[in-house]
Amino acid sequence: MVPMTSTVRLPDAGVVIAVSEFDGDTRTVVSSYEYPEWIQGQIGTFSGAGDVTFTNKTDQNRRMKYRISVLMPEGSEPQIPDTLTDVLCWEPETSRIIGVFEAVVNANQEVVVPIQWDLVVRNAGMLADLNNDGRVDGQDQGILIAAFGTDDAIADLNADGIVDAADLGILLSNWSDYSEDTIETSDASGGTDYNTLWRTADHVFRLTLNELPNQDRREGHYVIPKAEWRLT
Ligand SMILES: [Ca+2]
Ligand SMILES: [Ca+2]
Repeated sequence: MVPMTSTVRLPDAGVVIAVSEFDGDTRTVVSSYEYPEWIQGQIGTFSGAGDVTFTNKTDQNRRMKYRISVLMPEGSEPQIPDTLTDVLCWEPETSRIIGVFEAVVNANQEVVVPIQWDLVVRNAGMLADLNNDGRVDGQDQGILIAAFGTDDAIADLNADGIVDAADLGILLSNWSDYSEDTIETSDASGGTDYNTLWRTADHVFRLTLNELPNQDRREGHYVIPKAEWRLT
């Protein structure tokens, strides 16, 4: 493939417009498409639209290809639906969506091929994190349940056009294990400070063993004969 002269503009509306041209001996290729500017840490629907015009300048039929490459922010991962896998793929190592559009163009003819995609960008490696908080839990399940029976793209985890039990199954199978911590004022002593506890107790009893345990454990407890509790 031959590199093309490309310009990308970022208008105020947050839409990226990409325009590319190539004019060679055998063909002219001109493309123009636009897609929303994508913000780091965002998830949601992501669409692109435009077209590419192939012009065959020779007397033979030719197959022509045009390749696009859309850089996505780190931490995001587009979900390419089955209907688009013929033209789009995801390259995680470069964080790019790669699209290849092609057409057979008859001798001295022109063909316009649409560039069109509708997909969902998700939290990388965490398909079912619907609210983008870094974990899959009851909040995500709540979002999915609220969207049950609709075509809500965010909750449609298998991208088949409907939110149903299959998507819920995917979410549950992606459920996060996680831990958390909170501020603790005491030291990490590793156990309860009973010394402090008994000094502040209302009553302290003393247990006196008149005989040592002489029986095996019964139901998980030692049987202590002749023990006395006394208020100290
Ligand atoms: Ca979540
Ligand atoms: Ca679905």
